[in-house]
Amino acid sequence: MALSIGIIGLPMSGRTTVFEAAAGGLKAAAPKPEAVHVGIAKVPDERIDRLSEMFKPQKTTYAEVKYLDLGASVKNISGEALRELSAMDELVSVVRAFKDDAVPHPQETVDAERDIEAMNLELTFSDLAIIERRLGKIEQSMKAAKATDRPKILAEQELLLRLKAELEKDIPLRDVELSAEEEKSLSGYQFLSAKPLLTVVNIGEEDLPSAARIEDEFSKRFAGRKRKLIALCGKLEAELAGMDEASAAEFRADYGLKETGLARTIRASYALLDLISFFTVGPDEVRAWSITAGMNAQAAAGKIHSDIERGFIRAEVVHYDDLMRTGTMAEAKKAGVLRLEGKTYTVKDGDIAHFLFNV
Ligand SMILES: Nc1nc2c(ncn2[C@@H]2O[C@H](COP(=O)(O)OP(=O)(O)OP(=O)(O)O)[C@@H](O)[C@H]2O)c(=O)[nH]1
Ligand SMILES: [Mg+2]
Repeated sequence: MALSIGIIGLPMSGRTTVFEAAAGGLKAAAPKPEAVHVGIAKVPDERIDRLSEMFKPQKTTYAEVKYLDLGASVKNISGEALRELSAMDELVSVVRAFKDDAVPHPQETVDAERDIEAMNLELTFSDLAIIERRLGKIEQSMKAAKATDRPKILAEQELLLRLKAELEKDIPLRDVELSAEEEKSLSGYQFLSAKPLLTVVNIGEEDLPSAARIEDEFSKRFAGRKRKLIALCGKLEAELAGMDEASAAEFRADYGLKETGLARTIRASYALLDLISFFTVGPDEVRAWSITAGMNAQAAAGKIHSDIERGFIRAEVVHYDDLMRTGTMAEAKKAGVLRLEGKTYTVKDGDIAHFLFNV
């Protein structure tokens, strides 16, 4: 399953432009205002490119990220659109910092800090509305509840009241400490303010020389637990993403940009969710897999197929760096860096794994 990211922001903040940049030059099918766009981006990874050169497989498969640009403010969505957004793994909040008199701002002036706060409020309001509705229903169901069901309903009510009090203080749910049990009891809600949030400050081209400083300053205030911030010029990135690689690289060098907007957005998104990549290689396919850091070999095998997880015997593992250093699998084996690992081995970012299993 591809990582899924919902793009939110105020009208005309550059959501669709960032979508086009982040989805790697994908042209929004209908770049009209308020339109919904869905796109899949391949996660760029040089290691996959090198492994593909080495193994010359029939197929090379990058990890994928799915982007959803809802084209509407969070405060204006409900029903299916809200459910769709709530199902995302992470949110990207696009905040306008570029100045352009030709592009109207719903608040008349450009003020990125104000808009970051406004976006946070949209998320907390959305969650508050859900909680209030649910509390109303709980109240109703209490009347008819059997005595044996009451403690569970009361526990949920108490937890929701606690969350409501935090939201009313403008504290997003991602900042509220919850026990594992509480997390579990809330998992059906998919609260928006609980989701990891990447704020993209959409700066103008003229601000590019100070992008790093802008990013640092904003990060001091608006980054933290499950929260990151990057600054990029959406318009330029979308244009570059639509060019052929050679000319884009030239422009990038002129602007002093080391990475594509796509690569930066994805790197930040992976870091937010604590995701790492491992690889499988062979003549059929070279492929990247995304897993949560800390996952053991057996669970990682389950990403490929549940049979491999169930019938897991061992994993043959070599780290990408060791393979590059030794040159071939045979040399890696001779050097002792291709090794056998058991179920409980913690898979590392850059591991190349071959799973032995029995069903
Ligand atoms: N000058 C400048 N214009 C930008 C930049 N990013 C986006 N724009 C322009 O701002 C306008 C709005 O951008 P969109 O990407 O359509 O914004 P949106 O948030 O999707 O807007 P709606 O979906 O219509 O609410 C477009 O005309 C863009 O070309 C930027 O970095 N600099
Ligand atoms: Mg749009």
